[in-house]
Amino acid sequence: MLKKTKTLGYNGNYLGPVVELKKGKTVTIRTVNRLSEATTSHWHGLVVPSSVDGGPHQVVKAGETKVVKFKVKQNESTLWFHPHPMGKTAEQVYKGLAGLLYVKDEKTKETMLPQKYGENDIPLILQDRKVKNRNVLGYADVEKTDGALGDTLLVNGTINPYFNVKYSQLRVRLINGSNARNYVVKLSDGSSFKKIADDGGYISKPKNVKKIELSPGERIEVLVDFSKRKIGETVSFETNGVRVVNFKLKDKQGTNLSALAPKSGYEKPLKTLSTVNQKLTLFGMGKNVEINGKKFDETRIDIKAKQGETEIWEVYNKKDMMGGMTHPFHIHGVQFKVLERNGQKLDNQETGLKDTIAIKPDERVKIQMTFKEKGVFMYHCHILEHEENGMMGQLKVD
Ligand SMILES: [Cu+2]
Repeated sequence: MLKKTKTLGYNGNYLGPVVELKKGKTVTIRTVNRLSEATTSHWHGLVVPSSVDGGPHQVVKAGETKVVKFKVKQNESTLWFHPHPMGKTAEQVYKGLAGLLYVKDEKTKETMLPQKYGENDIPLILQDRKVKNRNVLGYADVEKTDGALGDTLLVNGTINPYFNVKYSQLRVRLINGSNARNYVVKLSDGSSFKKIADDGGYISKPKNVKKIELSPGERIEVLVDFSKRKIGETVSFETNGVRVVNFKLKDKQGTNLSALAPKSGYEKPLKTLSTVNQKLTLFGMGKNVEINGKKFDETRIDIKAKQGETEIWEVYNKKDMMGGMTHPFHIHGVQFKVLERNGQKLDNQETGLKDTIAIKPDERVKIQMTFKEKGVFMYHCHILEHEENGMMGQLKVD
């Protein structure tokens, strides 16, 4: 017998609407909190002043309404929003509070990239949830030493979905909205697809890949080419043998755009600096997680920076005797370029802007960013339970 379960959502039962933001426009968003507890609305990836960023300091109490207003200044990208209140982030996200933000720019229409929402441009929000033994969304009794892990993959809130493909090129925006799980996503027949965007927007040299990796909080946009497939064929995206979505090819509208690439709308290659301004060490598992040997303290500013300045941060994931684990490192209010992984330089044109980066045990990454907005911003591990266990610090931009 079917059993109903309690979920949380924005303007609905589970997850939220896709909110389209236009570059250059000023946006007003009102959060009406009808929960029985405090929440916040954090705009993950949005470059805005911290006063409207929706971090742990911008609490919306139960029954209250909060309005934020900001100007959208960044390029086309797939961002998302979720709660960020102290101690309740993980549970609220787990129960369904998350939604997507698409930044659109009128000037980048010439990209020719598919952009008919739900037709040739679809989001896939990946979230694992424990649904067996009728434990649907019961957060309290889910195993969560290193973050809540489920036994079933939900995609856009549903199990085992399919999509009827009607165009020769399908743009897919993949979002890891899970509390803790990492995904490696491949096509079921092993064929390649084109990566066109990272967290913060287009990459200038789209790349054919056979798999993509997504840690919690990360987004990647890809193009899947159906032009050489036969109508009636099916192919799936899979992760670790589990089907993410089954594509059923019904029609092949549109020309063969396999050579298409974004012509603009990406950040120009940066003049790379060499001085490392900050060194951060991520360490620990379970409850014993820390950054630079410290747990989060809301009364302490850990790092100071100046508005308009460009800095390089070196972030190291120090392994422990158990070997350690991957930590997805996220910074609020800024987008960065990844310069190096373990001393290996990355191709500036094959990587886009990012706001979250998976750092494996013993890995050292160098990232470069320019602080465009003022205020106190969080940086933290995006395993939501690690963040709540104190794997978070505060950056103050003056
Ligand atoms: Cu972590």
